[in-house]
Amino acid sequence: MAKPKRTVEELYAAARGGERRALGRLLTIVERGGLDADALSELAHRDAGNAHIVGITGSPGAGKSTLVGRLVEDLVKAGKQPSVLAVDPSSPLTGGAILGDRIRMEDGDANAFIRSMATRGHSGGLALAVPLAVRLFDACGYDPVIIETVGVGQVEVDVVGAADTAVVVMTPGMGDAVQANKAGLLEVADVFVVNKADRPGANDVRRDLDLMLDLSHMTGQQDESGYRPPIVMASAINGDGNEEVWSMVEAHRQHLRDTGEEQARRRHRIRTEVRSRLAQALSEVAEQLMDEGGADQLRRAEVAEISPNHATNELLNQLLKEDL
Ligand SMILES: Nc1nc2c(ncn2[C@@H]2O[C@H](COP(=O)(O)OP(=O)(O)OP(=O)(O)O)[C@@H](O)[C@H]2O)c(=O)[nH]1
Ligand SMILES: [Mg+2]
Repeated sequence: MAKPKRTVEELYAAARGGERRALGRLLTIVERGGLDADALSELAHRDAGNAHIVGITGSPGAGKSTLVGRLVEDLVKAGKQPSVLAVDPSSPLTGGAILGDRIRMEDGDANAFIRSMATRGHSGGLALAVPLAVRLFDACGYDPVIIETVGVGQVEVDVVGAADTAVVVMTPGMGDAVQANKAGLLEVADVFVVNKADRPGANDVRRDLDLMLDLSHMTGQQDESGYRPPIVMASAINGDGNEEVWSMVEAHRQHLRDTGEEQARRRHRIRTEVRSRLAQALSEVAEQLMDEGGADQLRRAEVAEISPNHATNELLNQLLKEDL
């Protein structure tokens, strides 16, 4: 007879007790979203501690996974229990690379947990899944929690910007510094890494970055506390620079603590998560309203009997009269 499926509570207890398979199952629930994910959110909220959340982003192929792999090895050696959430494995390249890392490390070390996360089909998308996955890792005793994202779009900026410490990885010869500036990454970066420093042009990237940081300093875009993101030269593939990267990440956390900024970041993170949840809930309400109660207004707008604006206002009024 097949074993009965374990409940979310049972899986959660097992994951907290160190069962990796249970944690893997819970992360799948996180990806899917829905009621089970909500129940899990409540449980993890109760137990989440104070793990250091580190976001790592940068253009595809910059060497993020290689660097993260090095950092994880170092952290495990130092007696820590790191976890990694690799977001956006939709590109086959990334998925493969991450999966490779994951197998290597999961086999190799019981003290690290690496997981790539797909959120296709999850209506709330990354905005809901990432914070929950982070909280779950934290509740299971993983610290730090490293989030690797690919690319320099708005989603990445949001994900990485919500971390305690945001690391931006660049490489020589791709106009990376300019790209990052355009994408708004300069404002969210707490530590810069110029990776592939074994290649020509690494110093040019460093110089470009330095100039841009000077400029943002002059235009007052930078942190009032006077924090200036350090630029670390690294060659992750050779294991050069990873120690310095981590010491800068730690130094940044210390800076957050010294200035009280750590609490401010946490508040910002919660606010962002609540906003995403609200937006998600409201958009579901909107769909429901158009399908059911508001079908009439919608039809009248469709045949141009009333304007879309008018239909919207009527629907809103109708909604506000109902008990939410
Ligand atoms: N020369 C050189 N190559 C590197 C270095 N670090 C990584 N690479 C290579 O760059 C390629 C991409 O590395 P990844 O670590 O997969 O890069 P990534 O940023 O995680 O890539 P995506 O997740 O696909 O965006 C691999 O072939 C690595 O071996 C480095 O320091 N020097
Ligand atoms: Mg990668």
